[in-house]
Amino acid sequence: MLKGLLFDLDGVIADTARFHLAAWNRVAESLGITLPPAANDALRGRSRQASLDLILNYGPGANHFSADEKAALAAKKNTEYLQAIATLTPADILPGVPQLLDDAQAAGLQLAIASASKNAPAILAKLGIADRFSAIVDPAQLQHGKPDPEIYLKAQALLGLAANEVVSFEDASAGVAAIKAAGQFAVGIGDATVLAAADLVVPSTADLKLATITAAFNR
Ligand code: B16
Ligand code: MG
Repeated sequence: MLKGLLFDLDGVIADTARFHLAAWNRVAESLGITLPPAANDALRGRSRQASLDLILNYGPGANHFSADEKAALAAKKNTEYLQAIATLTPADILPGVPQLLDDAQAAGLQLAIASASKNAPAILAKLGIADRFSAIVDPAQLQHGKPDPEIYLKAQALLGLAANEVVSFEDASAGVAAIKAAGQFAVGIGDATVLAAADLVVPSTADLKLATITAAFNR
């Protein structure tokens, strides 16, 4: 029986993925690295450190940079990202999400956030929906990033639920892989080819309807 919904944040609750990508592009350009189109999905859901390594590997390689240099590059990216998210308001919640949250709460479902972003609590506060979630996983407490299942297993545990009692939402292939490795039902939001491992794929958050999701989950 469905008892809870676990949400990725960037690209699912708000379109902050474009801010991450823009900030990483600035860092890459400063190093003379051009990111290929495939970086768009590859960077989604990855921790800040894993994202930086991925970018450096599109150039001279992550091994060519010292720990201090990498820390400075990650800090530079986060400064740019924080400037971008400072402009967020409740109007930036993606279409379909407010209704889904309302319907889920009316149905008595528990809600949690499983975001790799250390900025997630600040973003939820700016969107005015922090109090909708009874659990927010702290990525700083995790050993492994997506596509490892740890973050989704942690979110389900914080709600006191089992894998077969939750539906999880992701915009990234690494995130869908994490959900499936956790043994949960995955809803992918975006390109069906990129998110082929999901149990249900919708093109956009506007297509997220609790009745449709519940029917697919119960099938
Ligand atoms: P931060 P999600 C992820 O959030 C983003 O998709 C990814 O691009 C970012 O690098 C990661 O959070 C870490 O974010 O630098 O703010 O800690 O998609 O898992 O909600
Ligand atoms: Mg995401």
